[in-house]
Amino acid sequence: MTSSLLFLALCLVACGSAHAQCSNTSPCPFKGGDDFITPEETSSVDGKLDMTLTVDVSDVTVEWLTLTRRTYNGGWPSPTLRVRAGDRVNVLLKNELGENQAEGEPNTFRHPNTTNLHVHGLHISPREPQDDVLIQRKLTSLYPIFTLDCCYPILQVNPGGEYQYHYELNELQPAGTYWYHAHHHGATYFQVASGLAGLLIVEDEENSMPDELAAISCPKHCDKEVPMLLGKMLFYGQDFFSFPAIQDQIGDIFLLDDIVTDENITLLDWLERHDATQYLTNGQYVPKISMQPGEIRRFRLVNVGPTDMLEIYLEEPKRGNA
Ligand SMILES: [Cu+2]
Repeated sequence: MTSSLLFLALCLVACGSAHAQCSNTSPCPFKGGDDFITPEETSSVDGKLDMTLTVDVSDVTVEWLTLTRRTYNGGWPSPTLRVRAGDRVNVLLKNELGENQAEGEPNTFRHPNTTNLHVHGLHISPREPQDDVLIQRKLTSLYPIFTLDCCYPILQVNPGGEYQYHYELNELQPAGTYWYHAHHHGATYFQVASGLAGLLIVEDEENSMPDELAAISCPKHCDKEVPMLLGKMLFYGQDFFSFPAIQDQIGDIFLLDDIVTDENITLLDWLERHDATQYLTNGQYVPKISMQPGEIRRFRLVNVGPTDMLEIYLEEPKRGNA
């Protein structure tokens, strides 16, 4: 388990971004400082939320680097779902990926194009059509009580298929900042690292919040909320679990080894030689948020790793000219 530091830049002045000269064939270090992007949001209305998550490959761009990844609804960041206790949440999961290239046992890398949906934080049934990812147990005689491969999802959405999830949130469901992600065993790490993860926010009831919190929260002050999906989507070192290493094992074809840079090496080689491994925020590298002195906002952070823990700290504000 690696420990990573997240540095969150809060600038009070414009931080210019000059990446125009860099491209997939002319790579350069990432600079950061682009304006922060808030993920698209879908909120429940009158106790109900209906939405579609379409899984497909799409191009995503970080500053100058364009990658082909498996994404929800056409790119990074994935949409944020906003619900409340007692809601009925209907998510149609459509799988528009191509046929699988790699077969294998449940907990080996396999099935890059098979998917399903799992949620964190919701107190809902583990049975279809809700969150059934861990319901079926495969027990061995050696370890009849618990085994590392004891649980695997019975619900999988194959290429070209779709599944209608119906989540029934309990009336006592605690408010919180949660998340959803793909969870087909063998493809979970690869797909989450690819970008198949998003924020799932259970909003506080208005009358349950102190005034100070209500003043920086939805439903009346959504502009004060700052949702952040943090993940190591750029993992291009030489590590065994780097993204291209997993691509190799799982049979993914979007390897970046057919793009030649002006250093006369492939883009994949360039990324690995420069250890282009970065944590991203909503698919951005160290984005910039501008706040006025004394302003208060509500930051909602979720780490979608997929295997890293974050140590997050706030820097002392700069005084004087900043
Ligand atoms: Cu999970």
